[in-house]
Amino acid sequence: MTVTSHRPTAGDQQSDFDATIAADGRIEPRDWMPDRYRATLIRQIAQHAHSEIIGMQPEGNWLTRAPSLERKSILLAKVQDEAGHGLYLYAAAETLGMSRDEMLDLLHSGGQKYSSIFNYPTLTWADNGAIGWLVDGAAIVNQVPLCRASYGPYARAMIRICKEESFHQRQGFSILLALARGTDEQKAMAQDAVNRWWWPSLMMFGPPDGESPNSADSMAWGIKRFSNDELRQRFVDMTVPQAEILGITLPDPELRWDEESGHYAFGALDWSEFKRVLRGDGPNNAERVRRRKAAHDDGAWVREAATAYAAKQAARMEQSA
Ligand code: BYC
Repeated sequence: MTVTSHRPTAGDQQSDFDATIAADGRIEPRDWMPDRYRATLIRQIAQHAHSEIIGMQPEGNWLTRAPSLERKSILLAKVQDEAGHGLYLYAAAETLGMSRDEMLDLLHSGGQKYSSIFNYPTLTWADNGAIGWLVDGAAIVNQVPLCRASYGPYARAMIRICKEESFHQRQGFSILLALARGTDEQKAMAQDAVNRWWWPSLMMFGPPDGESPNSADSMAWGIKRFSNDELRQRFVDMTVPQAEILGITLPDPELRWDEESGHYAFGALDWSEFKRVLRGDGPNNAERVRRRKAAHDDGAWVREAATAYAAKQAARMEQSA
């Protein structure tokens, strides 16, 4: 009997990958994948992970000033969840071959981005409500389709993250509802927060489809399932009725129900502001990165201790083997 060994050629690998994507299957870490698919995933997942941990800062800033013990413990749990989301996502990105240290260095040096939204300040308690309701609300709309992303570790991380985000969105709504039913001053505080967070929340979905260089590949590869503009529209449609329940006005004079399209029509976004924030010139970019680096440096001893402990455990295991 003759056995012929068949080593997969580059063409075989590409066609296996294409067939998996076409069948809506999952690509796993050990599977072959095109370099650009890998690079796109590292960029998006690292950016997503960085957003989770930088996103702890605006709300973390309010932990000591939450208005009751109950609000404080809820906010603490939420901020802690964001750290957990960062960990799942860094772990997912590491399966693609970039170490967590490398990703953090790139975050600190500006070589990788984090979401534009976290460069805005939290000026009052109501901002925590607006973040939960609008920012986490936008995150859910964006992330639910990512639970079906073609890269297995990313899709699986998103399932748990989405469950927690829906609690986050409700806690934000609950903060705003309490304020909206409160004194005139509290109502004004809630309205002011929504006025400031509305447009930046719409920008979270990324540039308009015509100016989104990564969308075509990401959609073809099954990483993104809907375009930036489609998800932005879905978010507006979902949020307007919730604003009505809150009795809060969304700060857009052009916002109206459009019978013909069956969607809410809304005004133009200020994309020059988005570009400015991405360039590093948003209200809080410098502070966010400075605090992140300081936390990283302050935590060096923990990483050193954990590494030394792991080495000791490994040596012990080797000895006893
Ligand atoms: N901010 O070609 P495009 C959370 C960049 S955290 C900054 O459309 P893509 C939470 C984009 O990276 C949840 N940069 O890109 C945490 C690209 O960069 P390059 C955060 C942005 O990837 C704590 C360029 O612009 N969610 O919920 O196809 C507390 C061109 O864009 C932004 C995620 O990270 C932005 N907003 O689509 C509370 C979701 N938008 O190529 C809450 C995961 C675009 O120039 N990410 N850019 O380096 C995604 O779904 C996609 O990456 C995006 C962009 C839809 C954001």
